Amino acid sequence: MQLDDVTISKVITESFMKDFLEAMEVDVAIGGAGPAGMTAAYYLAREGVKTVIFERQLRVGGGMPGGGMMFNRIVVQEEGKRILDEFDIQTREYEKGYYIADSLEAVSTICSKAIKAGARIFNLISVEDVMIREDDRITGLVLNWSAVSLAGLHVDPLTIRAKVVIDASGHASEICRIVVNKIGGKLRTKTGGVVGEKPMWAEVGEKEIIENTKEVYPGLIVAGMAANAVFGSPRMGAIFGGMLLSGKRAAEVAIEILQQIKVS
Ligand code: 48F
Repeated sequence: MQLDDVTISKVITESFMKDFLEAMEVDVAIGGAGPAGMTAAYYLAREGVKTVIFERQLRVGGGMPGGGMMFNRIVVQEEGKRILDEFDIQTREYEKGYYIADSLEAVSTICSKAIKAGARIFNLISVEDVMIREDDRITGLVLNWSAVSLAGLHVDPLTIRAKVVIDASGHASEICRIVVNKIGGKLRTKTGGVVGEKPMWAEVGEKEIIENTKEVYPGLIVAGMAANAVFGSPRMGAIFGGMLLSGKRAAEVAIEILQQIKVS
């Protein structure tokens, strides 16, 4: 068989456009393909929930591939290990209750499992705004190519509709900040705004992240490090159990909201 260069170009363009059009009306749209966002996507897609992630960077994984200070290892505790076991990611017990895993195996496996479960991940696309309707409920995301903002080009964005949005954008908690800054929206935090993360304290940060993973504004759930940043809990460095557990919790909360929407 002779390879035709134009056929290669056609199939890439056609296949991408088909999937992008499909992604324009979803149950759950997630901003950020870090460990929390991809874990949430896996647990949602596994339940048949139509899920899409938009990731600003060329690669997925957020802070996970870099491990701790570029030592590409991650640590998880017992509860986090259970999720890694579910993903079939290898771990080794270092000391009682401390498990170590290869950060690249972890990222690539979670990404693969999320996609194979049916979630769609679009890299190189940034969430630059939210879409609102009555009562300022979040009803979708406003997207642009990351290259547009990197080049400082004046190009208008496109929009997708989602029944639920998850902010899994990490420390910057970008979607929650958009809600506060552009809608003047009152988040369900003690200040009504993004409280801001506290300095490193793994023990507390890992516990509070589960409680912080919730609907923070109508139609908007916050997950992962963004949840601790929004609610003013500590950061926790290269222990990643909390990110995985938060992703799983975000999926559960999203499913509860989707069920409420269905009956109302
Ligand atoms: O930062 P990130 O890994 O967030 P996470 O899933 O996990 C946090 C840990 O990596 C680490 C930690 C562990 O204890 O504290 O920091 O909560 O992944 C967030 C992803 O979101 C993307 C960003 O490029 C990264 O890959 N992102 C951020 N803002 C946007 C975005 C945006 N506006 N649009 C699209 N993607």
